[in-house]
Amino acid sequence: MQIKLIQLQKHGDERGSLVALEEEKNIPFPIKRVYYLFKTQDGVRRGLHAHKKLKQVAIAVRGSCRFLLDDGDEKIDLLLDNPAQGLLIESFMWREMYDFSDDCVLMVLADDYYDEGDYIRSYEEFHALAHGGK
Ligand code: T46
Repeated sequence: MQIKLIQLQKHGDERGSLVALEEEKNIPFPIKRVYYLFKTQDGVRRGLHAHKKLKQVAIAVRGSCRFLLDDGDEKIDLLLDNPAQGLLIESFMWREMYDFSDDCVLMVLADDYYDEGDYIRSYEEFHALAHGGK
């Protein structure tokens, strides 16, 4: 499985740093929705689902958290701790987020509006679909 980490250009000077996110440029899709997770409590595991169609880019704009990505065959676990790095999460990928630092703000850009019908929340269902054709 190939995971794409997008290196976002950091514009820095003596005042600090700035990162710009542009649809179809450094973000490889039209951005229809942005949301962010913060004040995640100790020991919490979030995600635990896949999406049928949705594509997203996740950026730890502050602090850090771990991501587990699973395509049904292979699992990859990685740390997101860099506000100039975006994790591309393709559709049909099981994801779990955990080990959030107290200060973590995880921002997510999505290529579509919120739709509960796009979620696969059962790992068994995801695994069966992954192995039986999508
Ligand atoms: C994902 C990971 C990385 C909304 O009303 N609108 C929204 O845009 C979103 C994302 C969520 N919600 C509601 C639905 C739930 O009642 O907010 C509540 C928490 O959502 P959820 O339990 O799905 O949150 P996570 O952290 O488990 O997953 C989220 C995204 O839902 C998901 O698409 O890939 O972050």
